Amino acid sequence: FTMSAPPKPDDVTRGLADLSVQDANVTTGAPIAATSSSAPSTDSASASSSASASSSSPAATIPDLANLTKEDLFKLMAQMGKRPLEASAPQAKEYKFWNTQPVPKIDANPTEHGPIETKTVADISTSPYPLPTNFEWDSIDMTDEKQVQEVYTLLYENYVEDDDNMFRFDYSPAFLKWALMPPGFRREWHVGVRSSTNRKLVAFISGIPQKMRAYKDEVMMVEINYLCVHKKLRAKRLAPVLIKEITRRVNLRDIWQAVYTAGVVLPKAVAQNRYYHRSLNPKKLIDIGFSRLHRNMTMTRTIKLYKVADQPQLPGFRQLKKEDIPQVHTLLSTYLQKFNLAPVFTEDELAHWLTPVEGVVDAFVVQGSNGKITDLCSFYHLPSTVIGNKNYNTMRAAYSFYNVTHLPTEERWNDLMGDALIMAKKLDMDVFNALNVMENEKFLKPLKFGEGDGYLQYYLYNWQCPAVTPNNVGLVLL
Ligand code: MYA
Repeated sequence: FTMSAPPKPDDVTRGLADLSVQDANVTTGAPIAATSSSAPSTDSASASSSASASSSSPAATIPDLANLTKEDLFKLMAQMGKRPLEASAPQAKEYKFWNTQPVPKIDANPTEHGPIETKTVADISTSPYPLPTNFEWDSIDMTDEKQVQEVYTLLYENYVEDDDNMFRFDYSPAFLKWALMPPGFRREWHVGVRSSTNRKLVAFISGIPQKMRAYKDEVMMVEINYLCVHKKLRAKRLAPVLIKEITRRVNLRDIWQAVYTAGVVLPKAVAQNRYYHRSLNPKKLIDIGFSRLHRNMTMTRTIKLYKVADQPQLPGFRQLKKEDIPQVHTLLSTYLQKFNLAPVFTEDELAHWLTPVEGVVDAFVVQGSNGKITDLCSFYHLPSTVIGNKNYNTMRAAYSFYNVTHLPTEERWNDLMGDALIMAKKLDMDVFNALNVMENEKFLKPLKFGEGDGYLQYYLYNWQCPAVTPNNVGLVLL
């Protein structure tokens, strides 16, 4: 899922030397560069992409400024982790694949609501898209620990990194099972590509069913996530094949719309949100380069600034139990009606997403003395690998999920989410991350969240509607 600061050109040659291209043989058209990720976004008040990238660029590679050509300048900007404006302006990109898909053009501003194209199941091929020789499709069985482990390893080694390649998402096997097997999941939508020679899993994409509401329209959709191509097979146009194949499999079930998030800019986001980060273990975050000691601040003062209480403070605050689900379902469903883009959960789905699973998801409610549940907060556990740090391998992160309060004052939001921070700290999280979705702006500043350098684009497939502002997004994807 997610995005980041200005995408920078991928090193398209990375790894190609080791690649058995004859095996892959997938090259069509010009390789595309930008695959900047979304997720692990860094604390922008901290190690900024350009700062760290440029400081690591050897001075000898910087050309004489007086004689700079446009190419030199672009090369230099690429070394600094910056895209030239010309290349980053969305209009300048060709989108050879995306321009063939039922999505709004990059410069469109839809005003209508509805599907972009209409087909029927009879129009859809019942045979899979062809893969290059020596690769084959395989639907992954997420109830089989061995196959879960294979997806885990593919993502652990190849999934989303921040722009400076300092952090990479490390979705746990238990998390992946939870994320991919909600009510109504289908194995055929857990799409893998294996190398025929050694059976190794080299690419993946997934879909799960979810009814969504965009403005007034409720539409059955799939949420697409965990698109991943092995680093050695990048820029060979395998991603479009994965996307077309999962589209075919979803269409065969008479579903024609999808929602997904990404860090990269594609045609055409319906919303653009931003990540915020709340330090819980500032010393470690500084040691691993996620944050930076602010000017005029000592480490001691920084630690004090981010200290939280040992125990939650709101009377009636406790872990969510199974028996709470009917009340919480009403509370959250009513709340989500306020937003222009939101999931429509059944009670079963909500029970799946909010019942606490150790090391995966936590949820808490506030219950009044009359038994009525008035508030909900929740977060999921998504650590990132710290790449190449000698002291730490992992950054432990909690991500804000669905939160509701009956008293929509700033004070109440701060009390509720302040308790969420306390619970995250008790679980030894280093950082608490949140998007500026829903009413999150109400607590981000007061609770000392810092603005990240990561953006998250929200996309709809085969559905057009007017753009949604960040605080009108009522959806969090994993
Ligand atoms: S977002 C997370 C994506 N994963 C990562 O970032 C992990 C690390 N990166 C990789 O594994 C690869 O770089 C990926 C691209 C696999 C991302 N979403 O094969 P290529 C376009 C959509 O030569 P590679 C998530 O999981 C790119 O613009 N398209 O490139 C949600 C170009 O097209 P165009 C993307 O680098 C996914 C083409 O692919 C993305 O080897 C939602 C190049 O292909 C991206 N994140 O592989 C998927 N990145 O020429 C859409 C690049 O047009 C679902 N591209 O510019 C659509 C709905 C489907 C279901 C519909 C049902 C109705």
